[in-house]
Amino acid sequence: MTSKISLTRYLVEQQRVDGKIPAQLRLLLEVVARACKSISQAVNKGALGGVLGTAGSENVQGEVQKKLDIISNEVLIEANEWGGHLAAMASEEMDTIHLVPSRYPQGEYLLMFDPLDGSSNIDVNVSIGTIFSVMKKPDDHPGVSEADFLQPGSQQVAAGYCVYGPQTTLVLTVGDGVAMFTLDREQGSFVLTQENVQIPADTKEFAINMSNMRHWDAPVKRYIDECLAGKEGPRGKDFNMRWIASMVADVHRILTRGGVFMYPWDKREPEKAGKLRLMYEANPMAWLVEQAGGAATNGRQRILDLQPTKLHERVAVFLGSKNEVDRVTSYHAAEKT
Ligand code: P6P
Repeated sequence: MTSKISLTRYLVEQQRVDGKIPAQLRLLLEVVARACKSISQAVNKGALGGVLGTAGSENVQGEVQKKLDIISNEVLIEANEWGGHLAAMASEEMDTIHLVPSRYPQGEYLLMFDPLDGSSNIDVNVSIGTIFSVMKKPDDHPGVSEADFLQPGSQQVAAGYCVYGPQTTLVLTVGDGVAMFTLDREQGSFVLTQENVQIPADTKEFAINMSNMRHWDAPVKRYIDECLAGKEGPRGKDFNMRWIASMVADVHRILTRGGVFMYPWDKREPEKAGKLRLMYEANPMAWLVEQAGGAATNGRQRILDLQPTKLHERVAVFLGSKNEVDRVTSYHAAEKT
């Protein structure tokens, strides 16, 4: 029986081996993991904890907030304020950045998160999750502002998610591959269950909300039509489809067995690049996928190269098995400009 490696031991050994995880970043990641454990407890209570249903408010996205959205956001804020590792935080659930109160020491890291992604699934008991992204505050000026967060995803120093499903699993990268930690509820700790996660370059499984088909642009329609044509079509193979409508769950499936996830631009809201948010959904997921050998673009550019202009800006997302993402991206490039 191999000895169980806890998240703490994994981070300490990574820090000792290659120094990729400075002490303050290790503290940050352990605090986020502990917060995810608390969120998992609240999610698992469901109706018994009186946490289902809506909170009667809307977030900056104009979306109705679920009680658990707000609880999860508060858990992450409270867990990270006092540690001295953060300069500020940003969340899908908050209009502006949250500065560390002056009574606590300021750190050098910026933490962005979607505290509970997929919350439309909460009341129907389908997997949901927390997504987080860590960058360093630029050190060329004192204080911190929203502009400090507007860095390309390639500047991330850590990224991950915690999926609250049949298991509670934390998935993490600090730039040295992807590792998965499953929550051992008896010990109350995250235990390493997979290292060096690899996404197969090819797949027969695509994830997209098909009900939006009439709104897509031509390259996406071409790609999906070819998948639907199956063996007799240009792809020469049959495809399967999955859509959980919870990005964390769909991405976890792709990291576990391959596949391609797409949330493209559509003409319902042409001024918006897509539905998903760049800073705390697309960027962390894109880095995880690339670290696992996959690819992630907005249909035309590598997501991690995109220069953000707004904290809550949206982006089209194509990520997963490299050969499929490259194909759909090439269809966009071939489109008559
Ligand atoms: P739709 C959840 O609300 C979310 O932001 C992602 O987790 C998910 O992939 C997507 O929206 C689902 O969107 O339009 O299919 O409900």
